[in-house]
Amino acid sequence: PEEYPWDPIPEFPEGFAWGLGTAAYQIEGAYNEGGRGASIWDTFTGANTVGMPGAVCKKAPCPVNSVIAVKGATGNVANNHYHMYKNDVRAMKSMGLKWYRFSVAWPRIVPTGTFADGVNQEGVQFYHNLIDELIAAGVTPIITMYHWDLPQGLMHLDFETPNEPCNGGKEGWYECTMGADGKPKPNGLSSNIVKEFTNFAEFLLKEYGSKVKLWATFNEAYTFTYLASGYGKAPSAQPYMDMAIWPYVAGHNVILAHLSAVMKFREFQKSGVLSAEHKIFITNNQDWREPFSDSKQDIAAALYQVETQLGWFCDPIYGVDGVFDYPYSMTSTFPYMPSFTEEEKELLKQNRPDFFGLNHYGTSFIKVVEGKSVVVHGDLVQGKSSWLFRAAWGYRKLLNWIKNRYGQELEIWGTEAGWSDGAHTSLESKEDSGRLTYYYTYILEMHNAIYKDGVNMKGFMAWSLMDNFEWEMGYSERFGCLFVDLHFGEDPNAPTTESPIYNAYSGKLDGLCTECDDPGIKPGYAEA
Ligand code: GBH
Repeated sequence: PEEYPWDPIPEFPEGFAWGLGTAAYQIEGAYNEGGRGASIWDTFTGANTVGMPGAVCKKAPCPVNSVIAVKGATGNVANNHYHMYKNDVRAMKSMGLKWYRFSVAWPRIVPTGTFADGVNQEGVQFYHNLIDELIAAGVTPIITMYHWDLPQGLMHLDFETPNEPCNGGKEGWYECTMGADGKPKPNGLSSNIVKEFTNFAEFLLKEYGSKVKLWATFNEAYTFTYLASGYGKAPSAQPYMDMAIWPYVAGHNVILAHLSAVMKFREFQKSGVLSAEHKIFITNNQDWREPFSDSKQDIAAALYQVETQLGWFCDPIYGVDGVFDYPYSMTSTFPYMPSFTEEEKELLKQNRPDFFGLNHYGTSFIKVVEGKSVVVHGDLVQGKSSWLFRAAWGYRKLLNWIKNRYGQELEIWGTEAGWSDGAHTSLESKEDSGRLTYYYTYILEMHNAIYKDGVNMKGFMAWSLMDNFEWEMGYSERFGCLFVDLHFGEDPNAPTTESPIYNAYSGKLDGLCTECDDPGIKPGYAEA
């Protein structure tokens, strides 16, 4: 049922992991503190990074790549988690949280992005403190190595030569060499970006591996390659790039960087640095695409969308019928699709991750109109986000799609799912009415997928622990299971563009957190 009264949630398999997630840039703040280097999101949001390691320019005013929807919003302060992590962990404890998925800010660990330039001990220590605090609170950490905040030092911005990042050197995920055929070729496993990511991954595993067993290489390869390349919604080498070329160059580098990190992981398991209990995976994302009608055209178009998004990254990584390569629908028709060498395909096969990490939010319908695939939403209920439509049955269908394509034995971990609201004035965000309906219905369909369809699902991390910096939407969309007062007594109708003053304790947590009165950490503190 979509509305109250609700029946109790049926029992889930023993040991099923229930948790919440966040990402570094969305919550940490302290962007220029503790030796952190500049990230591409600092540049994109227009933060002043002058003097920071890896900064894009040394002299203000710096070029701003920001086409951000909510102008002026940054992660400079965000939830101030860097300073407030103890409070945040207390909040987790007080709600009985058992699992927590967070990401490590690469530029906090490697400020310039280039490992040989040195590691920032203060940043390294921060994550030790956080992990220790979590473990002491009975919360099991899951680390995502990369949730979009690339060190700016690894990606030169180029506004002068549109669509030509292929010029050697530091081009972030766009690194390539121009082929004689005029097509850019990613530089393979030995490319600079793959090596730097591997150095970073290796460092994390050695440093935190004794405390953290679950590791994800990347969050949503599709989002930060495809959506970042052409729409100006996220940082890339240039604001707008040729969508027929660059997403696929970036995607290829990401898959090889993932592969290389998994190879390191397996090597560490063999040599005893890590154990067999350590698990590695990658999180990819897909919303369900339902054919609008039962016409063959609509069915084909809907399947095509799923295959060219989720399949793009998951076919090479998990394999389909023993073949570890891009979907045929892409290699046969995409003009700039890079290809894997035979050796790379073999390595992908030998280094299959332990789990399938899935971020899934909503559903829409696909309809073919005059030969074009069009997205429509029927009467599905919409969240605050333009793209988010609630349909729990879509989650079940997607879980089945994954099971059928990559095999029933592969464990699926839901690494994100969530519902946005944006009401600053109404109680909606605090009372979580839409969010409760969302999670209730999605959890029931997940239960159906497990018990009726035999989907091998082992965990579910809701997004997010608390309202936070929602990327190009700034603070205008709230995904938090914890309400954060973004206004702190100021005009509640004012548009939220500034970094918020963090006050998670003004919402539902009131009264729950009895131990948060350490000197300097006051509930509802005002001086962020
Ligand atoms: C997740 O991505 C992210 O991992 C997380 O950091 C984020 O906070 C959360 O979603 C909520 O957004 O405007 O039509 O181009 C979810 C997948 C992919 C959904 C990009 C929004 C933009 C669609 N996201 N997409 S559109």
